Amino acid sequence: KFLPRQSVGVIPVPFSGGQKREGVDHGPVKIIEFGLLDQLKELSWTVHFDGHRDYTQLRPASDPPVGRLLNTRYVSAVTESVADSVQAHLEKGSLALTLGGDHSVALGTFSGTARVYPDAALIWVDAHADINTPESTDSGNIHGCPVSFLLGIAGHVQELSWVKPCLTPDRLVYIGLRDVDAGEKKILKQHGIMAFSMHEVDKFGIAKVVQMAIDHVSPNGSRPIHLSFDVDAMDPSVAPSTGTPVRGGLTFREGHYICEAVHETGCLVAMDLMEVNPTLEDDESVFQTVTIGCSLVRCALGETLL
Ligand code: 4U7
Ligand code: MN
Ligand code: MN
Ligand code: MN
Repeated sequence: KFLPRQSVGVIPVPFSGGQKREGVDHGPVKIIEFGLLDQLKELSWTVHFDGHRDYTQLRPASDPPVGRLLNTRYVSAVTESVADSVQAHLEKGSLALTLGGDHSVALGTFSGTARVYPDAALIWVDAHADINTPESTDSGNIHGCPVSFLLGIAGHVQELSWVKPCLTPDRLVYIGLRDVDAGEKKILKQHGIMAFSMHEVDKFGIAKVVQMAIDHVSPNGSRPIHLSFDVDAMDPSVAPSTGTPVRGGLTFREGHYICEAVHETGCLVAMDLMEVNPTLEDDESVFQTVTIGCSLVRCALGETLL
């Protein structure tokens, strides 16, 4: 509805500075090596691949904590560049697919989407709400904070001042939550943000949950959709290689159903696949996680079972 959508821009972001574990920066290379680009061509997409950039060049010589926030200047520089890449692909009429990297990168991806589609909805699929503020974060890891910055409720952080408020609570919905900090629960309530935790997935079933989520953020297909998919939304038994795994997650089919249903709306303009860390767990776990990452993307981009 919003795009011809025959072409997809693929933006690999090998970045791990939004959290403390090494290796999530190796996610994009592994996903590309696995053959994602050919798989998308097979689905008859024209693929514009940005190539593997070296974001470590943007690492500042000195990056002391800003309050509790860690690597703030580094996160800021990388995500600002990512926003430009997403914007450029969207302006050419392509769908923007970003491969993480840790979830702080979504500061850039959704900001880029909002520049082109100011009314875009955000469907955040994750075990975590990633809505901590600089005040509420315990870890200081910015991958736990991007949503608060996008909503403009993070307060002023000079080092991240390029990030403009570009999301409103009514355009945001979560699916898959099961590890939400006390401070984050307050924020979700305070702003009336719709969230489907694993409890609601159990209660209503995934089809109903996805329908309610989509109807809420994009009633009657009225808004473009940005899907930000943290692979840790999936149960660790099917996607083990990720930095902050939490038991009790989405089954293989539930995760894929979300992507299929979002595709069916015809409103998808951008997708993130984040937090694949191919240096965690054994080879079989890495293979499973990378495989599932690719198949989630394929489903969101139109692969069907029949
Ligand atoms: B991810 C956490 F405290 N909430 O803020 C935090 F539990 O992108 C986890 O969803 C954040 O993987 C997880 O550090 C970020 C923690
Ligand atoms: Mn590394
Ligand atoms: Mn997560
Ligand atoms: Mn996340």
